[in-house]
Amino acid sequence: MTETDRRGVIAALAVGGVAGIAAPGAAARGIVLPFGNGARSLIACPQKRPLIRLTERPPQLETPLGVFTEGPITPNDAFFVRYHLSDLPLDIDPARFRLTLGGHVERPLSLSLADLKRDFPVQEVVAVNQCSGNSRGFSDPRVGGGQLGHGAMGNARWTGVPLRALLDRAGVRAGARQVTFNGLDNPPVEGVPDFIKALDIDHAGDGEVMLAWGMNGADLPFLNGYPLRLVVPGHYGTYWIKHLNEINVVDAAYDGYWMKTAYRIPDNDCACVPPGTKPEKTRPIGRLNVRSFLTSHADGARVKAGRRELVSGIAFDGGSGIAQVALSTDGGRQWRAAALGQDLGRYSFRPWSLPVALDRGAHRILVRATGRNGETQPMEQRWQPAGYMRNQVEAVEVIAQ
Ligand SMILES: Nc1nc2c(c(=O)[nH]1)N[C@H]1C(S)=C(S)[C@@H](COP(=O)(O)O)O[C@H]1N2
Ligand SMILES: [Mo]
Repeated sequence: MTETDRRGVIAALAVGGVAGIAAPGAAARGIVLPFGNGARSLIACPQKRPLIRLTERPPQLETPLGVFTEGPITPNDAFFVRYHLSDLPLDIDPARFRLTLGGHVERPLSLSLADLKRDFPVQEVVAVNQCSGNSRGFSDPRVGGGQLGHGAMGNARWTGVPLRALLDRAGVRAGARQVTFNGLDNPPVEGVPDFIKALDIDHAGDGEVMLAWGMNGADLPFLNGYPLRLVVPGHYGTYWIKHLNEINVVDAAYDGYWMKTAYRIPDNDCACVPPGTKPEKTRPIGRLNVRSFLTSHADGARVKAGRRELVSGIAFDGGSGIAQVALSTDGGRQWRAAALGQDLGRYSFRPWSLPVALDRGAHRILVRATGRNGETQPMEQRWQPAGYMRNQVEAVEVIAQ
């Protein structure tokens, strides 16, 4: 972001308080997500094209599904936005910004952006950032939390440095258990716990977990964590701390609210419980499960009967990579394999496409991905009280006429 851009963002965010984050005069266009109370407006926020509004204070925006037809990389101005706390750091000065790394280490670090960019190996990864609650609005029975469609996900090329290089420089002391991450955003009132997340020390230092300043060749948009964010390839977005400025190595399992109480899943193989019940035991949410989406046709789209129609979409998983995407137009009895598109790495969206010919009438097209680890999407929902980790086979209705 240039200095002028940065000022522009700050000025725009300041208009009418953060609640006024929608650009003045933003078109009051709307969209209806396919579940009860799914009517949403589209709002234009700084550095963003009009996106689906979930809340404005704090800003929470989802990406319209059609964006995913633009290619396997999600453009920065269409990338979804999720915050928990409304006190956003509107006055970040990139020249004065410091990242500290302390706690259970030999030599605590305090680094400027220039230090980070100059003193450590630069690395890139294409990786999906997906919110744990993506698609929560489809839960049946419904659950509390942001009623999201499928747009709380995006895929970008992230540029930064491996966290391992900083941990090595600081010298992790024996007995280190976890690493905690905090950003510059804060709770709006006392008593609300700051948004701090933790990773196990081995995961944090695996060489893949990154501190990223670049997103698709540009600075991070403010709303996606400018000037620095954590990137945890293959893991849910909750760990991808934005405006990251404080890292601590700790010698015990971190037990702050956002690890101990929130973002936990049933501690069993399916991470699910019978609908309406509560799990006996939970664990922190972790890797993305395998998913696929048909994005070329909106639900209810009309096509010409009897003609080959190219349908396409995306698939991803938690890092094994996509082995196969298959489509069914007969309720799941027969499946035809789609062609896989460009491979941008095992953490990326994988494009797929398949020509289908449809007889006159309405057809439910099912899409199912399988990872290289053999994991595949279930036909039925796996319910859990927080509505996390939906990955059942999705259907899109297409009407041939
Ligand atoms: N500082 C900070 N980082 C954060 C959050 C937050 O509330 N504050 N939310 C997390 C969650 S739950 C998600 S899903 C991702 C979303 O990233 P995005 O807003 O760039 O799409 O940011 C993560 N990082
Ligand atoms: Mo999230």
